[in-house]
Amino acid sequence: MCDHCRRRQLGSGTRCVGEGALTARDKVGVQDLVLLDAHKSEGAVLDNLKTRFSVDLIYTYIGTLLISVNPYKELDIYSKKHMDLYMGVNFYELPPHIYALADNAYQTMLTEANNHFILISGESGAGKTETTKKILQYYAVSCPSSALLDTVRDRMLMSNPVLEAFGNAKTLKNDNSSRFGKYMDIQFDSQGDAVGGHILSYLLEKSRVVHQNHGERNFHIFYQLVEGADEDLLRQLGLERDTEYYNYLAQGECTSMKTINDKNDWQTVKNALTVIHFDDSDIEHLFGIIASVLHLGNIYFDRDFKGFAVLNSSPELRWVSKVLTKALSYRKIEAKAEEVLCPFTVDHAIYARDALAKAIYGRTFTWVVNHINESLENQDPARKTVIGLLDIYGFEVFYVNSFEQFCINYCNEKLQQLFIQLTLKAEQEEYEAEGIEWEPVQFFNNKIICDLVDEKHRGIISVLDEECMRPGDSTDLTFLEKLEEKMGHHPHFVTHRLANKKTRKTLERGDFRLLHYAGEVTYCVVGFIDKNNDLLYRHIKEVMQQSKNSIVQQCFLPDEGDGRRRPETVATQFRSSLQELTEILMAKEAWYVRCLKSNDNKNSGKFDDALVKHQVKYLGLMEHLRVRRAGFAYRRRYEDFLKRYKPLCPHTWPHWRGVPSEGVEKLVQHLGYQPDEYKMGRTKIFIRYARTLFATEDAYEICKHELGAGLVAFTLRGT
Ligand code: AD9
Ligand code: MG
Repeated sequence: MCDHCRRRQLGSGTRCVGEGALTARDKVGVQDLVLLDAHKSEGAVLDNLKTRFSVDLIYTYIGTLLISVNPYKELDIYSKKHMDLYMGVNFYELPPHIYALADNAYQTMLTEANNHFILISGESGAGKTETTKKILQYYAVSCPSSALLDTVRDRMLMSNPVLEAFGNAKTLKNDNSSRFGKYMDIQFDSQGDAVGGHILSYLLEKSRVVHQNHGERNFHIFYQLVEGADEDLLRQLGLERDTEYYNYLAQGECTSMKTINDKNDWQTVKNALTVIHFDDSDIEHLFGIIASVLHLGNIYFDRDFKGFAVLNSSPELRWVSKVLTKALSYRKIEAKAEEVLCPFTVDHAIYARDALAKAIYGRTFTWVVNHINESLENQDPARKTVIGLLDIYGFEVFYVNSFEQFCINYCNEKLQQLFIQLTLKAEQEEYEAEGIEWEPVQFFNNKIICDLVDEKHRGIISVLDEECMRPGDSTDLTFLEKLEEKMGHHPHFVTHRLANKKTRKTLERGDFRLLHYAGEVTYCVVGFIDKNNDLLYRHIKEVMQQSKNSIVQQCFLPDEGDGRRRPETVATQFRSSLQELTEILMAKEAWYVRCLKSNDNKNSGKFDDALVKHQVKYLGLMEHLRVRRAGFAYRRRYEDFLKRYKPLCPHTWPHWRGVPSEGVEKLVQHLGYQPDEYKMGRTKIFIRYARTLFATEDAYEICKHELGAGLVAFTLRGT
């Protein structure tokens, strides 16, 4: 028996974490921060993470929460051998790993027949997308499979390179930055086979199609096509093999880079598209769209003698239909019963061109996601349970931050709120409700910032929408003035005009600054109104509806409203979709991975103390640790506890006829629970240490064996 966890001694490959931690603590730190003696000290927590990081141990637990520190180098810990090692093994028996968390979620889903999700969070470049991929690979390799299911499994895996090609891009923070939010349900049947999947995507950063900041790129797929396509395809699409040639690709002045091999990635994506069941015609039309966006970007406009836009006769014009050419130089206006063509100015024409490029790309992205979903759909009506993986764009702060960063950071704010609600708040409220003696742990609740942004009629999004409703009169600056009027005294909001002397120096006149949970971000209001409206001229939509490209046809359907009713604004749609996401997640059991960025320069092996400290702070890890340490790892309703473990005690076996809590008391006394190991609540027993439950569970397994079959399968974890 292991002294530390009271489990029977395990095989050579499976050592108790507590034991390992006690003997080799100095070298590798503790594997669960709950075991840290100086758990209250932020310094000790950081030291522990750093010590482990220095020997390539990037994972550490706080209870069942997994911390992952980005190593920025390939580690040999994701092989099939490692997957096999973690399969079906209890959380604390092996060193922390993403596979342990994935496996525990899976095992719990199977035994409890309920739905789960894994919330993967952290700032841009911290490792969320990599983590998501590792989990998906783990399920793909470890879950039982058959020939039919192999197809589903392959499609699930292959959806990744496709979505990354269309939805990821190089930013200053991350060479493969997710520019959309992704929530993926993996559906399992009652045998635990992965039988299907479904992806929800959130707000793609469309503006990147037409504009990239210095040092950044457009979405990967554009470069992959230009670099990777064979000569025939390039000729068919009328493309040059020169990324620099394309206006939409070259603005950031970093079309190619060492860490990205567009040519190889192109092959992967092409192969993946076939696996996901895109047929030849789909693929042809898809690349046709990507090429036409590039052509669009190279169309220039000259000014005629009246000052109106005329298309410059660039070679690209050949690739853009005549109808579209007209649509980009004239606007159709309805006057009484007539339609009048009104010429564009050059600025308007450029605006229309870019709006079209964004719309085509954005809608094609949605089409791709829908197509993947069709290929992952499971037709079997039998009940399924799911594990959802949430991988969104991380919190980001650039030199100039715009509407896109506002949406991304708001999304992160909402997820932090969800984390707080599900862990710090719910946990403490449960102790209170159950009458468990408890010293409350103080934490920063970011609800105040969420409300500042999204409160109906009062938040920033509502103010922005109101301004968007007054076309003609409203500008980005009137929006800023309205914000100052309404938010003027909010502790998390400041502008140049509202700031004190010292802060004012750090703000421009067109800026507003939000004090987010993860730090201050200064947003430049330029473009907010326009991006929130995201309007596309109706006559351009009509032209697109006549396109011969079948994907474009599906993306621009004729019944898309009559153009008279205002569509919902971008921010409002985003707010609603995040609300829906929250509801989806709240109905499931949560697992958390907190990804930390080890340094800002993508250096392998460098641990920037100040940077990690900041993340530990704002992610609420110290508070989580405190709650976890002072709290109880497991809890179980008296009835359920008794139902499972009653064979372990002569007083409760085979029947306990009294009050369940008294039966449980008798049972745990018989098992020798010490007073500090558990507390009796109003409806549940709370068990402080995992080891206590493990010991009970081991005793149960032996007893079950001895009693033979006939016992009902119960659950291992508390709810
Ligand atoms: V963003 O919010 O989408 O901008 P992520 O998704 O958090 O961001 P990502 O997973 O893309 O970050 O990781 C960034 C880079 O860090 C990867 O491209 C890898 O080079 C590196 N990384 C992250 N996790 C690991 C890992 N477990 N092992 C090795 C890693 N490298
Ligand atoms: Mg990502």
